[in-house]
Amino acid sequence: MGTNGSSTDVDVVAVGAGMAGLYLLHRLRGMGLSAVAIEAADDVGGTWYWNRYPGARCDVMSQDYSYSFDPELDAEWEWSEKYATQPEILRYLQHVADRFDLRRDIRFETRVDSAAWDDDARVWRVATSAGDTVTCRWYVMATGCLSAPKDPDITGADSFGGDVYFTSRWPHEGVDLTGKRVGVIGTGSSAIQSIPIMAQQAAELTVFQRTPNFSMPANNGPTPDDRLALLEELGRTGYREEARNSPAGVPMPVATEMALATPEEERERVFEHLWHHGHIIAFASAYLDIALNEEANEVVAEFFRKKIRETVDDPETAESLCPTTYPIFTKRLCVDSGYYETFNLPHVHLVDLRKDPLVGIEDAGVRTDGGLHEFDVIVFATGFDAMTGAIVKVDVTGRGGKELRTHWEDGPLTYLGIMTAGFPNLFMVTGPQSPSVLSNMAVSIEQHVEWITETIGALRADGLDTIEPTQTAEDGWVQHAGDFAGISLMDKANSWYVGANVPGKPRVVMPYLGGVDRYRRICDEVVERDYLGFTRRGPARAEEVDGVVCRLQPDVMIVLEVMAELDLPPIESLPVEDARGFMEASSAERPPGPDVGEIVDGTFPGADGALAYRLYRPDTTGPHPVVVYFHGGGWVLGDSRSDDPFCRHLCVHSDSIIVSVDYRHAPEARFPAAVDDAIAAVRWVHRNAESLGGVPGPLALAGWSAGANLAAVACQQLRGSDIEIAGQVLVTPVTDSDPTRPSFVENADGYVLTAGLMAWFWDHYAHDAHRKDPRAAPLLADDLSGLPPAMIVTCEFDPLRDEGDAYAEALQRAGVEVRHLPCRGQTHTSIPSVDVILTAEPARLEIAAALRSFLGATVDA
Ligand code: NA7
Repeated sequence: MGTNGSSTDVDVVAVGAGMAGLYLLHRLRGMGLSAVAIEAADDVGGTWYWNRYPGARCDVMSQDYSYSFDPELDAEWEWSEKYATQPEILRYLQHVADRFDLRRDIRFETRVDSAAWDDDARVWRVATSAGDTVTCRWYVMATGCLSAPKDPDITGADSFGGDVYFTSRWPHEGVDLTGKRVGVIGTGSSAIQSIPIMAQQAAELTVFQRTPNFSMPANNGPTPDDRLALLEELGRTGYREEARNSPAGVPMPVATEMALATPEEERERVFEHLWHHGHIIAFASAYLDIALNEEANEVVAEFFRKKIRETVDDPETAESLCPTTYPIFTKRLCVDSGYYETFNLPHVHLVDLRKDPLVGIEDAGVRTDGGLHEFDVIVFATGFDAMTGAIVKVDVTGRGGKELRTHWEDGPLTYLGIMTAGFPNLFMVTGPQSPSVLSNMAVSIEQHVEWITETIGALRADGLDTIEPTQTAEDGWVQHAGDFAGISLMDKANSWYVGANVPGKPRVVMPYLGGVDRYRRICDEVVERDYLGFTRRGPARAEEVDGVVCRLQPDVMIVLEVMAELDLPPIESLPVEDARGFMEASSAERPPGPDVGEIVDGTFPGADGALAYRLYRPDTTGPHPVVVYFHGGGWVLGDSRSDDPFCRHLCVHSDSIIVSVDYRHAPEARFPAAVDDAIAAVRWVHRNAESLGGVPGPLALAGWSAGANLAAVACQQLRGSDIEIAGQVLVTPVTDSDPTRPSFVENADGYVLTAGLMAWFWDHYAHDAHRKDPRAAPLLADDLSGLPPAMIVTCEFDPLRDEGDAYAEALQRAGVEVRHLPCRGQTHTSIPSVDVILTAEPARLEIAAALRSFLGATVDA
């Protein structure tokens, strides 16, 4: 080992000797690599070394929050309680360090000051607080997510004359608060755990609360019977495997029910059970919708508030302790032991800083608008510069002098939360944009350490020595992590998850919300695809597989996964009647869409007999402009009601009457029956607009899929007639019958509408000879000029994408006003999937806005 001013060469430098650093050292040694961990503390333990405040415990059960890599270690360590205390976890980590003889590779009481990539030598030069430099090929930040305490950003924070303590740096010898007047600033997890214990000693305890947190009783004690039974049932190995493949890194039944669809009594029963169980992950995963839907979330939040009101005697204090300004689960849900009860003690006081703002700290205590609160001791429980703080604290310089701090100045940019572009061979364990703090850290740490060490091993085996993400891969991952954050409620709280607790920090949802199980599959897929998104280099060659690993929108991804699990027969393998029955049955399962003012079912004269229509009227004062809507279903399936949720949505948001019309279906009535009926429908609605309660005059046409094909064809066929069409909305239209387009090849299978199904539709609908008829393939019309303004929506993962794009371009070339809306990461069925594919909502709203603008509607929906 080097001494002051000297230089040491090792294969790997790890920063930190907490849970991640220890396992890393063990793995690296097993691979025959030399490694050194550099640790600021004088012992191992990381978070569990520093956070020694009274009452510090893990909020993940001990049975889960421990290493799984060594079955012997796993079997020999007995946890004394459901939630182990900090001393017990620290003892465990010390035991691991001793058991695997890891201390000899750790340099304690040393900090890493800077790390710089030397591109010529292909090594990192790591400068430490001891004044020496360690040179390494691989540099791993095992720095922890909550290890850089946040500065107390309070005026006069250092001017207090009494004793000052930070929960995150609690003295090892403990603090005797007996008889003291104590002020605690903060009500996060650290405060919530320590306040009940500090209150036992203090003469007076005053808690300064800026934002109340949601907390539930830990009900600590022995590991609960149901968890032990599961362990027994699965065996230790099976249990650990289940944890690795679970959403939060803890074996847990996956929710299948919606809170909003569950009767209130049943829901309360479930909540009561979970409340007494004292398991935050179980609560957060009780129902599918509680972390995503604000209304469902509010039901849970109110349950918590009810509990607070029941527990705290003074109603005003209870109200102050009730969080009301953000959804539950968007700040870390806490587990406590008697937190709310503590406020019933006569010597414990709550200062609600929202009502009595903090002015600053003075020699004698804490001043708020209401006056000076005098103390002997102030405890700062003010939290951490989470997730990125410890990483950017080190001066990290990558390829070409690129500074990590600058690279991340608008928020962390990573690939998989493990690496960042421009910084070869720099790995992060549980970095931002990985599941990290939203998972059982023990599981996520093991997964990252294994991925990193296996990657180093694979590179060496291939004669390569550097790896770094491509810019495309990093951009794609940042986008994907952001997409997941976008469908969650996470951004609705000023939490440390989004960096909002640190003044000036960019506001970005930092943890990956896709879950441990999916995330693990993605990391594995990257490797299977020859390190997709990475450039790997060696002395003699470079290999790069550029690309983006997750391109689907997250909710689309989830729906496709569920469908794949159902292993349904392909529709094209079914007889037509069965396929129709299947479609009807699936339609019955979906969310209903928004309420409209009125729904009227009726009939109209089709080209060859009466056909049904369904009219949706807005709940606003009419008369309303009118839209004729053609449903999807490949001219074979569906009917005027089958796009019901989408029609409701269009009606509400465009403030128009939507008349969804039937047309004859193939194979009973083949081309051009559907076209003739579509034209008849437009003519009839046009004639009867007023009696339907609509504005007479120009109509808009809209349709999805084959329905969009009919809308486009009707616009062409009625061009120059007495019927004025104000605009056409074509959602993922069929415009051609060319199955060789790239989108057909790329998206042939796996994205709901398959190339095979489309062929089945065409086979039923039109003979080969008819398929080039512009009434079947509107793209092939000789002249597209003079057509109504169009909005054309295409989806990235749709076989029909390219023909939709081609129609948009062709219309534009012909001088038609076109708004083309390509939808990233969506499939053919995304747009009509109201309340299922949430990421398609912006597109749906744009469609509605287009209808309003076509029809000149002035009412803002
Ligand atoms: P947290 O959860 O970040 O809590 C910090 C608390 O301190 C929180 O209530 C903050 O209020 C409060 N705070 C921070 N700065 C101020 C200022 N300037 N004025 C008043 N109040 C302030 O940190 P913890 O250590 O409790 O927990 C961290 C994680 O460790 C925890 O989630 C577990 O995962 C383990 P705010 O909410 O920002 O208004």
